[in-house]
Amino acid sequence: MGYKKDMSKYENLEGWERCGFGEQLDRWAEKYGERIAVTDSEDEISYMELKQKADCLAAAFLRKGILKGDKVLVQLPNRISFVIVFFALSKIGAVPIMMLPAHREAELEGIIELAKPAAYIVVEKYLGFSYVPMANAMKEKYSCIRHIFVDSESGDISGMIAETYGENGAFPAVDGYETAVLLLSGGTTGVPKLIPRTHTDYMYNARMSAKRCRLDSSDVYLASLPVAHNFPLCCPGLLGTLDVGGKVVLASATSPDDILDAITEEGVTITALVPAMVTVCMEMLEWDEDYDISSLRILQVGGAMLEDSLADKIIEEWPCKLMQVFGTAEGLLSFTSPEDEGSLIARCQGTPVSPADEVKIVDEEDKAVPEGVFGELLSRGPYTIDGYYMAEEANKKSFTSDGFYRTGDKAMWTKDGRLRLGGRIKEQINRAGEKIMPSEIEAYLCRHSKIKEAAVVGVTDETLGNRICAFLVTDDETGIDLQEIHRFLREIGVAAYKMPDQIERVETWPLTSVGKIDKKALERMAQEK
Ligand code: OOB
Repeated sequence: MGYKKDMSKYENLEGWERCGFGEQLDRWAEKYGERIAVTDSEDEISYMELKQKADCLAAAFLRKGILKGDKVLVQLPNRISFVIVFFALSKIGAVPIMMLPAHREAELEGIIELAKPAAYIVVEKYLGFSYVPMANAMKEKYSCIRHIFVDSESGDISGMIAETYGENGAFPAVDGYETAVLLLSGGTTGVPKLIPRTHTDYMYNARMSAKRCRLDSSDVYLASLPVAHNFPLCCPGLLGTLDVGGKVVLASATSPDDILDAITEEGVTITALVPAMVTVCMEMLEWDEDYDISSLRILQVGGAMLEDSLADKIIEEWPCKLMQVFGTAEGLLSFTSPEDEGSLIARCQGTPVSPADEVKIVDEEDKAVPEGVFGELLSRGPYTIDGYYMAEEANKKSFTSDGFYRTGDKAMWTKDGRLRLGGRIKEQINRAGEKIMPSEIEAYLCRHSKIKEAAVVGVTDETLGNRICAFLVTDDETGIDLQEIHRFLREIGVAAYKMPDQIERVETWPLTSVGKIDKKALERMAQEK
């Protein structure tokens, strides 16, 4: 066992509260009552209704035998039922595992083997994909999954929400220091990593983010990224907005017209985008003059490097404040402030959101580097985890002996005391904000009969940030093209966002001085093609 975080150290922090999300919802319902809490493309729900429906569903889960501490795979798109399910599970102390709608068998299997979920909640169909056969196949293969719950108009979830039954009060007690949710870590090396966030630290994460955004009950937050992501879920996202009594708008897909329509129609005041989405939204705005984004107060941009030129363009062309967001699902968040000068906002990722965040920037020997010099960003603090879920080996690498999380990101302190990110040290591809580990894709590719060896690199791409390029050593006789690779990866159940954008064949590998595959050389080769 490594370092263990001492939660009592944080008990005097403003916004720190030893309380579960279920209880938080009850308080919000009391405080904000009939105000609209959440809307999606079909419906809206008030704070009071949200509480009532979460109570009904929580009671139904209990009756079906979902127990406190059970892990539950949740794979739902942005819709009101996601929110009800999240709070219903919180109320009984069951722990949702935040799968993305894009995930398929390959991702699910690793997570099921690690976390042994007792149930799996899926949407019936989303963006043309039917989830029920996949869920059934998982249940067949893994005996830990006792229940599949389907969310559709006629599916179990809506039925369970509607079931009225006398007293809903008898829920197990939930301590705020227990795990509330398991987030997916960006990029895995074979064995996936899950991030356990407690009710208390996660609520604190939402509150500190909301405070930095000056969020209040008049705000309308648009979740355009999948809400299973930490950014739209909690930074301040869905949870931070509900805490202040604002309204959350759930966009059902991440296309620029969905986003711009929602902003126009709902009077959205704040939303969160990754840089790649900003670019497409800007192009769309140039094309179509019917959109009205004048209600926007803050545009949060994060998840990947924001190029200086794009930052300047946002500041120049958008009628709102740009807020640069550096975030990690493991914890640490660093945002610029609405009051910062534009020139400052354009060139840094601000300061950590909590006064209790401890941040270090270190060289290869873990010694602090001076201001203005890049090093690795390490962090420890009230809402940063002290270890991944059941991952002793990974934890030894990802955390220092005194509990600092190694982000794997290059950063420096600027002369104004702000953080500026400068790329990655870790071997991770950041494709439009989604994190992908090359080794995971390499392992999938090597399962193809025609592929002998594979090396995957992230190549700088103007729109995506990184695109995925796979270098392959194949049988000489048989050609293999991108289409076939995609077909193969789809067949073995790999999420679409992990599909290579480019493939290159090689006969031999460029090697480093120590005889490893020289990935930098591969990146250069891919860039030149
Ligand atoms: C967010 O969380 P994750 O866990 O998907 O990814 C974290 C990684 C960071 O370690 C860094 O490599 C990259 O994403 N990243 C950025 C960045 N924000 C995140 N790299 C450069 N500039 C930025 N502004 O991506 C996430 C979590 C909460 C809020 C926002 C993003």
